[in-house]
Amino acid sequence: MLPVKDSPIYRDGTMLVLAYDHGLEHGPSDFQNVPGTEDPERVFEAATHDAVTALAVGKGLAEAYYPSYEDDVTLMAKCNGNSNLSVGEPYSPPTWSVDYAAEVGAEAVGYTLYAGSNHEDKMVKEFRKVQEDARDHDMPVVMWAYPRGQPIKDTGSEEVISYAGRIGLELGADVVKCKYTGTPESMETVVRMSHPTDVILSGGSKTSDQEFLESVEAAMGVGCKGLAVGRNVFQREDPTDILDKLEGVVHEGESADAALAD
Ligand code: FBP
Repeated sequence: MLPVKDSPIYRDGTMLVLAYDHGLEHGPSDFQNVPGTEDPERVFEAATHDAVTALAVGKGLAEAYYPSYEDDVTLMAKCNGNSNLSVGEPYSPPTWSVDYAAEVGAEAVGYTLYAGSNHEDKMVKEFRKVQEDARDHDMPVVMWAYPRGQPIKDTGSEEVISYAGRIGLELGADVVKCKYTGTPESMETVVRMSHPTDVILSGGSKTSDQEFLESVEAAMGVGCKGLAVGRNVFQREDPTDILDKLEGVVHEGESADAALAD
């Protein structure tokens, strides 16, 4: 494993990744509720907030916008992705190489692995190359550890999510991004099973400030190192306000209630 804590995706040991690959993963429906959210520039601007330690985007957005933000934003190249127009077992093909991502200016790699899919073997092989190429560039690798596919009955269970986190460790991910299991006790199991790979929380669909920040606080309380979040930031009218609050809970050890009262 890399000494990842020294990398720019961390701020004193914690991280907040702003993810904006939803145009590929989910399509325009993610942008419909708040006009303007389809504009990548709005999210690149949000990523200049001090709380944000990296912005995870795909190749097209990185090529188009990163040159204007390279002084203010740390780029995490989301190196695979798939649309939800296709049917069948989950599979996320590589969309750009680590070498090219480094050329564009990326300092970290993000990669989805659907453990449990019928295509798991192919994705594991593709991840091997990504992980080894990232080592050549000293880039930390964050695995979107998403157990998904026909054999998996409960994608949110402690057993399934801790298995996904463990797969990240076994395959050489420096960080695994996992969904919240629903309770601090079960999330602690995910952290323990994945150690020494760090666990960060996956944002999920938009909820209230209170509910969202409480889940972040609970995850941080059992050893998660932060979160990778998209919709709970960019689907808000004021991304800066929620980022101010996340700065407190993720980086400064504040409670959700204290952050909400600020
Ligand atoms: P959210 O915080 O909006 O869930 O974004 C995080 C993320 O991993 C994105 O990178 C990705 O587009 C999306 O979630 C995948 O969501 P889903 O769980 O629906 O596949």
